[in-house]
Amino acid sequence: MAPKIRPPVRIPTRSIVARIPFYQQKRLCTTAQEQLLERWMRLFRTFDQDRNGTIDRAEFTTLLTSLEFEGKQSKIDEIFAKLDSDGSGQIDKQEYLKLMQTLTETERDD
Ligand SMILES: [Ca+2]
Repeated sequence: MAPKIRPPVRIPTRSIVARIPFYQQKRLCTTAQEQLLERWMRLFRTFDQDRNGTIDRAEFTTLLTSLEFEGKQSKIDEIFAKLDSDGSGQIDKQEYLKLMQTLTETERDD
């Protein structure tokens, strides 16, 4: 039997992709987007030192300190609270990816 030929992958236009939450786009991703996502997730795993799948306040503080962030703990807590949109005390993968997407879009708009 002849091997099945996969239909060509249709690359959706940016406007269609923009309406889908980033973390659900993997199926539609181009290779470049997949590589970017992979890089972001590698970074996430670096931050997630105890490997429990979330970044807690201590891990976040360590991260910012390693980036030589010159802020008081109260400022770090303020940033953390903004990122932790569901108030769980942890930054999960979805919250993290939303942040990375926002940063990328902000960069693009400049
Ligand atoms: Ca963790």
